[in-house]
Parts: sequence; C-alpha cells; structure tokens
Amino acid sequence: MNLIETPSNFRCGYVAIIGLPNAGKSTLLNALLNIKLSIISSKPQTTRRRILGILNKEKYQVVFIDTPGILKPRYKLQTRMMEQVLTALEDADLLTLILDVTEPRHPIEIDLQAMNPKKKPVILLLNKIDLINRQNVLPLIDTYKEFYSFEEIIPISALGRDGVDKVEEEIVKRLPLHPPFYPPDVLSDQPERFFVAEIIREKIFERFYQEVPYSTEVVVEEFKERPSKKDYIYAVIYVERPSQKGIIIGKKGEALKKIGETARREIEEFLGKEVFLELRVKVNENWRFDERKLKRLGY
Ligand SMILES: Nc1nc2c(ncn2[C@@H]2O[C@H](COP(=O)(O)OP(=O)(O)OP(=O)(O)O)[C@@H](O)[C@H]2O)c(=O)[nH]1
Ligand SMILES: [Mg+2]
Repeated sequence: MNLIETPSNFRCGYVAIIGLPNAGKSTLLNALLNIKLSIISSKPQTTRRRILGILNKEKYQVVFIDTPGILKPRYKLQTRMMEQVLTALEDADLLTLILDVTEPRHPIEIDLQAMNPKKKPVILLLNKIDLINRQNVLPLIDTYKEFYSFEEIIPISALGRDGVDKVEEEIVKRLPLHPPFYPPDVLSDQPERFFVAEIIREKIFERFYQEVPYSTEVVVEEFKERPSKKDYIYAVIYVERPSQKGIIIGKKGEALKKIGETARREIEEFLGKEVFLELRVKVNENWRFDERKLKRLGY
C-alpha cells in the first residue's frame, strides 16, 4: 500500500487575488507560480473567469484564485465575471487586494466592508512600484493604513518579481493547518484546452483595439493526440459581428495567420510538445449580452 503522510504542520488554503481591472492580478499569479498560467494584456478586463493556480511546496500548498477585475456590470458577460469574483471571495481563506499605484482611484472604489462581510484577513499589495519614485511608497502605505485594517501592506512589482517572495511568506504564515487539497503535480483545476483557448484570446487582446477583443471568445472544439503525429487542435474564434470577423481575418488572412503563429508557439511551450493549430472565425451575434449563448460558452 502506498500511504502518503502529510506532516501535521502542513498548511493549505485558498487565496483570492482581487482588484480593479488591469491592476496586475494575473501577472502576480504567474509570478507566484513561476509559470505563465493566466493571460495578461495591457487592456482592462482581460481575465473573465476565476483561474486556480496551485503552488506546491514541501510544507504548504497555496491555491491561488486569479479573478476578473472588479467593475459595475454593464452587460451579461460582466455580470458573470463579477459572480466569479464573489465565488472566489467566498472560497478564500485569505484575500489579497492588489492595486496599481499609478492609478489613484484605487482602492477607494472597492467597498471592502461590503465585499468581505466575513472579515477574512486582507493583505494589501501596492503593485507597479517600478513606475513611481521610491520616496513616494511610504506615504502611500500610510494613506492606505487609514483605509482599512489590512493584515499587511506590501509594495511590489509583480512584473519585476520584486517583493513577490515576501508576499508568499506573508500568505503562508496565515494559512490554516490543513493537508493539501490537490495532488502535488496538479497546477490548476481547468483542463489544458481551457488554457489553449486563453492563449489564443490573449493574442487577440494584444493585437486588436476597441470592441474587437471584448467581442471575442475562443473555444477549443477539438484536441486530438495523434500517435506519430503532432497533436491536432481546432479552435473557433467567436466574434459578435461580421465586420469583426473581417478584422480578425485581415487582408488575405494575414492577421489570422499571425494570431495562429504566435499562439501556436506559446501553446507548444505551455504543453511542452508540438501541435498543429487550426483556427476558424465565426459570428455569434451579441453573445456577450445573451444569457443562453453565454451559458453555451460555459459562463
Ligand atoms: N510596470 C509594471 N507593469 C505591470 C506590473 N504588473 C502588471 N503590469 C502590467 O499591467 C497590465 C495588466 O496586467 P494584468 O496582470 O493583465 O492585470 P489584471 O489585474 O490581471 O487585469 P484584468 O484581468 O484585466 O483585470 C499588463 O500590461 C502588465 O504587464 C508591474 O509590477 N509593473
Ligand atoms: Mg487578469
């Protein structure tokens, strides 16, 4: 029999990463895990679903939950996104609120008392300190001390991995004594095909402007492992209008080809093997606003 013993001082818990759109939540998740798991872009509302990222160490397991940025929903997809945030808040043992120090609106716009009725401990992370003068950091910490009784306030640069080890340390200290929830080789609860779709969506977020990235959803329809051949992946890019389909495909299919190339390279890196990626663009009219269509897309 193969019995795995967990030491009695093992710590394990759920940690939600919350904040306004574009604060650097996904960048932080990736920095903590030392792997590119969550997609990133310079545009707000990149993340649409809660994404688990599991950090496994000898004496602890941290289940991080990356979440969509907090906003006032203006359409159904955004309502679904905010439900994802609320679920994460409910699941979490500990919250990390991340704010962009170059954005003075933070975190006043977030009503922490209302969002955290059970008064779970909150660690405040002042992110993007690489973009401001060092001497402005301490006064900022003082300002936010008044705002809420944070467990800890840590200035970081998620992008530069500055302060990220300290974040891990402060989190682990506060985790419950509990055996691991997941086997040590598991990185997330989402299947590979979800991350493949996300990588393609990231390339669209990077490349296009205005409504196009927001009108786009990607679904991996087929993922076939083939003996003695590369894996075959067939993904559909859904847009809301025919004009957007034209934009994504581009002149003579150039734009779509570029998306396919950059996405494939990153998918191969993520999966650790070569793949054949086929992309198709389809119109799914106003899917963001339509309850039934959202449901079919898994929202
Ligand atoms: N200079 C700097 N940029 C950062 C840092 N952290 C994140 N960024 C940038 O900020 C932008 C947003 O980062 P994301 O990680 O996608 O932010 P997010 O909070 O997950 O955004 P949503 O998913 O849209 O809510 C990207 O362009 C990142 O490269 C940082 O520490 N310093
Ligand atoms: Mg994100």
